[in-house]
Formats: sequence, structure tokens, C-alpha cells
Amino acid sequence: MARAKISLIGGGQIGGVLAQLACLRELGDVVLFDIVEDMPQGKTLDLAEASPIDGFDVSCTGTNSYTDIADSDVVIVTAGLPRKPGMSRDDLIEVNSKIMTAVAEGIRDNAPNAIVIVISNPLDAMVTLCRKVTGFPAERVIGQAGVLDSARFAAFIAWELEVSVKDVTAMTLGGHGDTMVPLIRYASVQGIPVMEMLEQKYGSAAKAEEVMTAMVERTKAAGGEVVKLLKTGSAFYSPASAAIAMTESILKDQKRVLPVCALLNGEFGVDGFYVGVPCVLGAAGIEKIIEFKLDATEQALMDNSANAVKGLIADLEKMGVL
Ligand code: TXD
Repeated sequence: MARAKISLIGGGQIGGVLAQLACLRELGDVVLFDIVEDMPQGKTLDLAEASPIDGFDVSCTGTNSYTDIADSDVVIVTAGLPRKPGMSRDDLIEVNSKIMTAVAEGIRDNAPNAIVIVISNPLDAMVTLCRKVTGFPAERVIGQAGVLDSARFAAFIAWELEVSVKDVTAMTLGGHGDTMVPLIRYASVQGIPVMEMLEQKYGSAAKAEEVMTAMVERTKAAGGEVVKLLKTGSAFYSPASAAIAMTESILKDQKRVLPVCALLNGEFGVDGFYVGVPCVLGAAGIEKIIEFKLDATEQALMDNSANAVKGLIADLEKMGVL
């Protein structure tokens, strides 16, 4: 059986970690594309020379030519500028939409059957643009934000409750910006509501609320917290891990339920826009959008987040790129 092929468009910080994780897990042969000459070739040569140590039997090559992404099963896009301290993700829209248009054309013309995972920011706008330019069906153009945002939320809960991260379930919905919606009601430790555990820890419902609110706010600002510390770029280990989880679910047809940025068709009251929701990811890409009932507060937050995404899309339209 032929090995799967994973192409990574953008060989920067996230692209490099994506390549390493894909190789270590032997998810398939890896092609790393960048417009910078020699850099992707250098990175992948370095990585391939670690294969005897780490023991992976997949190939890993770098390129500046889109023809090398032919027959990709999955293409992951990180091309574009990252934030600098003080910038919002939305500040990147102008420069990154030009890059995304070129990238999406390259994918459309060279890997027409691929499932595309978009990571570049502003995420919700870039995945919308990528789908428009490629013309691929919506189940094959997916945005990565929710797996990471949810992981951040879960990490904060695990650290607060001093339990293993493996036993925490937490999810965020909505856009990949300050309006994202960490779901408090469904956050649990082995099914036990996190709010109940916080109340037990602090002996008061008010204190539990206060601690949860702080974790929710930290989740929403988590990307900026890392940017502020790094000063020269944004998070790269965790976004790469998130996209690899999505890729693995697709390539192994695991049908994992992951929060991803998907084109909605009326679900959660959103019609015709890409917003983060739980989906089943399998060999066909997004195989199912899982809708469930939000309470009035959650729905209001979701509406607010969807409106922020609509604002970004209106900006793209004004710029004439959509
Ligand atoms: O969860 C998420 N979705 C994200 C998204 C979390 C963190 C960061 N996220 C965004 O990913 C970030 O705001 C950026 O827009 C992307 C990529 O972040 P990364 O940290 O990897 O940026 P780098 O290191 O600057 O790498 C970008 C690479 C760099 O090597 C450029 O030469 C390349 O993109 N680039 C291009 N590649 C191909 N084609 C074109 N046109 C191109 N232009 C630049």
C-alpha cells in the first residue's frame, strides 16, 4: 500500500514542527514548501538526517515548486505572517490574504483531491478564502483553531485542579479570536463537571465562578500571552500538534470528534460562514458537524463570535479578494 502524502505550505515555525511530528509519527511522506529558496530543503535535510536516530521510515523533502505537492492526501497551510506583540490576529488580514490566494491557487492546480487544513491567521477569514479560491467542497477545506483553543482551556483546568491533562475534556466554539466561546458547562474531568470540582476545592460557588472566569479569559487571550513572551512570533508547538491530531484522524479515518473551523449551513444559527464547531474528522474530511443545544448565554456568545467572523469576511469583500 502506498504511503500517505502530507504537504506543508509554509516552512516557518509551525511548518517545521509539523514536519517533525508527521515524521516521528510516520503519518506519511512529507513535502515542505516555502517561497524562501533553499530553506525548506535545508530544514527537511536536517530532519531526514535524524531518521536513523528516531527510526522513522518516511521521506521528508523540501521544495519551492508546487508541482511537488501533486497527489497529496492532506495539505496543511501555515504560509503567512505571524503576529508581533500588540497586534491582533485581524491585523494580518491584508498581507495574509494575498499570500493565501497564491497558496490556494497552487493547491487547486496541483493537488486537486487533497483535504486542506488551514492554520494561517486570521484563521476564519483565511479558511474562507482558501475554500473560495480552491473551489473544493467544504468538507475538504478545514480550519485549525478549536483543537488548540480547547487544549489551552484543558491545560489550564488540569493545572488548576492538579489532575492529568489526559482526564480533562474541554471545548471551545466560535471564531479564533477574542470572542471564542470556551464551554464551561461541558468541561469535565472524567465526566465530572469542572465547576463541581472547583466548588469542592474552594468551598464556595462564587469563588469557583471567579476561578473559572479567569481560566476562560486566559484561554481567550492565550495566543497573545505567548506572543508577548516570544516577542518575535507566535505559538508554534501547540498549533502544530493540533493540526497533526486533525491530520491523523483524517489519514487513519479515526472519526475523532474535534472542534474545527467548518462551513456552517444553519447549524448553531450560523448560515454560510466558517465558524468553530465539533465535527467528525475522517477519510472524507469533515464527515459530520455535530450540533447540540446551547443555552441562552452560550448561544448569545456564539452569535457574538459569529458576528466577529462576519466582520472579517466583510473586510475581505471590501478588499476585493473574496
Ligand atoms: O491556531 C492557529 N490557527 C494559529 C495560527 C496559531 C498560531 C499562529 N497562527 C498563524 O500561523 C500565524 O499567525 C501565521 O499566520 C501562521 C504561521 O505562523 P508561523 O509561526 O509558522 O510563521 P512563520 O514562522 O513566519 O512562517 C511562515 C512561513 C515563512 O517561512 C514564509 O517564508 C512563508 O510562510 N511564506 C510563504 N510560503 C508559501 N507561499 C507564500 N506565498 C508565502 N509567503 C510567506
